[in-house]
Amino acid sequence: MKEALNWWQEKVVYQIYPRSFCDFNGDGIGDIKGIISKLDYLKQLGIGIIWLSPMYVSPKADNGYDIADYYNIDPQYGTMADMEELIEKAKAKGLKIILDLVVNHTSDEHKYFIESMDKASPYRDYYIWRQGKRGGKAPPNNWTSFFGGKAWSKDSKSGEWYLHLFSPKQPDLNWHNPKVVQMVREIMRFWLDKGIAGFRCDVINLIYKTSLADGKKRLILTGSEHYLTQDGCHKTLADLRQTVLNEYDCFTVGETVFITPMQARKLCGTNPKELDMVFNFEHMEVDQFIVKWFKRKFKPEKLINVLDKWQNQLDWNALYLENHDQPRSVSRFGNNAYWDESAKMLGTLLLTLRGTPYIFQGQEIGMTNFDFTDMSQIQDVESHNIYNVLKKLPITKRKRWKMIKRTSRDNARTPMQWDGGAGAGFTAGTPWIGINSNHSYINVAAQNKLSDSVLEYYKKLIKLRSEIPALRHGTYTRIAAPAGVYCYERILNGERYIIVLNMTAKKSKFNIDFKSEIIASNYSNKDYNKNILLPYYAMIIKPKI
Ligand code: TEU
Ligand code: CA
Repeated sequence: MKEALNWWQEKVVYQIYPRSFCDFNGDGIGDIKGIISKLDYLKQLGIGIIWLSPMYVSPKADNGYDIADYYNIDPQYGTMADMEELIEKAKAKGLKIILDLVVNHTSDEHKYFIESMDKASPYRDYYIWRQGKRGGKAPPNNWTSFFGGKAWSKDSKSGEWYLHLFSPKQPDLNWHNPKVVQMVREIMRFWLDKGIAGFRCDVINLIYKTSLADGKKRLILTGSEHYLTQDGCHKTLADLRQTVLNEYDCFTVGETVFITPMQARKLCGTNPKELDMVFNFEHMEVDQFIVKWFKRKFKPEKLINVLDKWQNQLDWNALYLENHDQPRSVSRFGNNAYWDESAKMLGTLLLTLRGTPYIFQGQEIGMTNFDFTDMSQIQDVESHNIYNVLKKLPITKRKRWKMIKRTSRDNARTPMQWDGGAGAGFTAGTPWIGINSNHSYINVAAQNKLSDSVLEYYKKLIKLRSEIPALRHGTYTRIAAPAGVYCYERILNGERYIIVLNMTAKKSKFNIDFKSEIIASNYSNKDYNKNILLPYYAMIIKPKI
């Protein structure tokens, strides 16, 4: 049977967080020339699509998720000529590139926002400016921001307030204004015409604020019922599809927070077409209590149930265990004592579920959470804001640090560990953020030399996935297994593969009572006992009929 899949369903995506990937000129900050120098590495890894986190001109209050100029590259990362060279060289190697489209908000240093501060400006209505309550002293409503605190800031000049769901340096755009929609259409065309293959759309399900009424009081995100996944958002996405995206061979993946499977199906549906895939966050919430700063013990069974639910609910998932906002998966769902086994087990999971897998830089070598010891080493705006919010609660300084340490987005943002040298092969200068001291042994150079390294295992799995259609678009069915063991089969045209993942440090009894061939595993064949799964055992089996 002919495969009828789109190219973005056949390939593996690799997310680059440019600031921390590879620094070519030695100023301590990753850059475009650095990325170009690693294209061969990515090609050898076997991925087919690169997602670049933002490199547009930005004051970087949120490391580039605050864009001041969508049409130019920030000098810290290079020039437009560098970017064009990157697109061209990647293309020559058969690698597609998607960019981050951050259009829920701009930077407060974007020229339109600066203009909009003048009440009489035609740009006033590009943003969400309102009179405050109580004679202008209090914000227009009770909404709270994703980064903690109020979602409004007051500008003394006009005496009015502007909305920002993130930091005050990230004012929200007004998507009720057709000129804003037109502005975004033009930005998309500009980059698609340069040869990029699509967009990862930042917090795209927040863009449309249906009303600015007070929200029901909540522990987090008071007001969210007025802007999460609204009808206006669906309509806008369908519009962008019809007026821009349909003309290009491209795909979009939406970063969609707090969505239900039903909403996800609509966002990824075809009538009308909106996005191609969405990142949902439910599996990122399994080890937290209401908010991410309140951690609870990780229970594999919960993760398994959530993953299984989304596999069943959506035809095609955007699969991920890490990104630049999340702690490292091996530190979170794996185990330090079984670092190698658990990193490979998680890799097996990522690369054998149904959907498009996204690898975050460093995940393929099993990079771990940072080893920082205090707040002064943290750069992330979110961590600092939350740390300050926590100060108002009756918790000790030690506890406060512990909460930040486990959850900080900087866990994912320490430099890529290329080798064991002083700058980890990331930089010849002083890195903008601390390098994990475990780079002495967790690094690409070391793992390239070992045939059984985490890196080589990822390469092997990516290759298997590309060679075996059933692993890409076969059906998914969960198979009953003991607690903490995730087992499922993928079937296509009578070809059947079974994936067995022990997600715990305990040996588990699990009888696989058929003749079978192990086609990949994180243990060697001699460790295989068909009744006992060793800690974090992972295998892909092809039953013999
Ligand atoms: O993230 C949106 C988001 O809701 C979360 O990931 C958030 O950053 C936090 O982890 C919630 O606790 C996107 C980007 O991925 C993130 O880097 C940006 O800071 C944010 O949007 C604003 O653009
Ligand atoms: Ca640099």
